[in-house]
Amino acid sequence: MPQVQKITSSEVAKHALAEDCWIVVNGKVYDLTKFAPNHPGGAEIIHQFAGKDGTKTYNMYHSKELIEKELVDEDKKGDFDESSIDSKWTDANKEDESAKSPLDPEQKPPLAALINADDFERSFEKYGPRKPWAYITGASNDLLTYDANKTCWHKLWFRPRIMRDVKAITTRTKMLGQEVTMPLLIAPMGIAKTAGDEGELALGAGAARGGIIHVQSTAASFSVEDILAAVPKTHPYFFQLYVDRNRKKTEELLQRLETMDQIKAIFVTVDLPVVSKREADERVLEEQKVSLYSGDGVTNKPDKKGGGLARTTGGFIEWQLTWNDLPWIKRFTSKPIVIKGIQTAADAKLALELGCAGIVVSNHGGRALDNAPATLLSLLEIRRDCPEVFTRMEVYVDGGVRRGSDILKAVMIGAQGVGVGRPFQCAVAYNTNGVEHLCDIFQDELETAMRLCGVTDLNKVRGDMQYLNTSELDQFLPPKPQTGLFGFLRSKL
Ligand code: 173
Repeated sequence: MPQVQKITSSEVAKHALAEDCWIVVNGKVYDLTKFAPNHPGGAEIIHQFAGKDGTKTYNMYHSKELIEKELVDEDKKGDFDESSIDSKWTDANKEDESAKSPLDPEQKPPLAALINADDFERSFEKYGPRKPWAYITGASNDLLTYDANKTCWHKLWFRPRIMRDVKAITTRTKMLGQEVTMPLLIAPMGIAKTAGDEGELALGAGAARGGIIHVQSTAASFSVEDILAAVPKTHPYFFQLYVDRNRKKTEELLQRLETMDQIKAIFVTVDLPVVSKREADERVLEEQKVSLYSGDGVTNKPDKKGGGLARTTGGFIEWQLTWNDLPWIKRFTSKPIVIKGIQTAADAKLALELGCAGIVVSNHGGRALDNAPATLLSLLEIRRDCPEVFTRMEVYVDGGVRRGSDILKAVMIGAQGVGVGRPFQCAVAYNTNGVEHLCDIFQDELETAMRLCGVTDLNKVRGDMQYLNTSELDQFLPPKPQTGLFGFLRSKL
């Protein structure tokens, strides 16, 4: 029998390109150049082993025989010459230890290791400073509303439609006239510098890269001017307003904002006339003396009630604000006004009657009144009791939104968009790249959920509840308001 020439390691190593890709698998040499583009697991994994030994990875996924069956004879080059293995080959085939070793639990994980919104909060919990963590992620009292916000999204189920062409889809939409890549707002949050040096600058720049809008807070760590400068002049912002007990200050602030074309709307927060009890924040005593808020004229001093950051900095918030003040606000701004903190259908109706451009159904992320209804329930209540609200103004919702699929659910109920807070604040620990990465995650999850639901254009399913099953939640909605004579008489009480 003629001696069959074995193929040496140096010969295999010569074919280390995607266009010329030889690989050793279980002692045989194969030319996978033509096969790689058709590999069901993708070409990339094959190209990684071009000119090398891919046995270990191959055997993790496939039976030994499969490769022999799949390839044509022409691509089976022959036996690998084990005796030709030299140090060069061994070095080239050494496993990448950094890829293999589990994440070091002592180190903040790299951004690429964070794959959903919760990962950002978990990373911040583990590697962020304690006081900011307690402030950012905390909520009121027993966290009942905070928890309910999240769990209600989990109880809302889809009714997917199938066999539709879902190749081309769009998540693009408008918010208060502004074009966005998806209906997601970075919800306003105070003192973002507590999460990372770039604070609101990272939120703004990351939002701009993701094509979404950041609602900057009255209680920001940076001035409005600095935050605007962090993004291209063409990128829109919304501004969250706390009315100050010193109303002159609010008038001046609104007048200042009026000169800033980049700010396209004013979101007036109305659900926190007094700052609530945030126990996790109050329990972190040792760092209380740190002054973290460098915005417009508020200093941070521990108080007798434990020194939760918001409580010590939030004393300026006007607690006498009423619906009658809307004309006063409108005197100082021509921008659309959105009321943030609506929790009942009755108040949604009032906002509509008083000419607001929109509402945010919000309970301040569970950071205001504990035992207030989960925002998804409030949204469903509004949809049931005054559906006209959705067509005559823009309705936003925040609270517990953690998945792209939650954005889709909100839109299907009729929302123009959603707000997400804490995960973005925690993303500031990874600066602008972190915020952008989180935008990408939401974008990807939203697109995937749309495709799996048989939806190709968000604007075409806004308010279309055929895609949703609310039956697990219906039992938690308040009783329908009485109509007719009884309703009339009650309304007079
Ligand atoms: O929820 C908050 O912490 C908040 O809205 C706030 C209020 C005043 C100052 C800082 C933050």
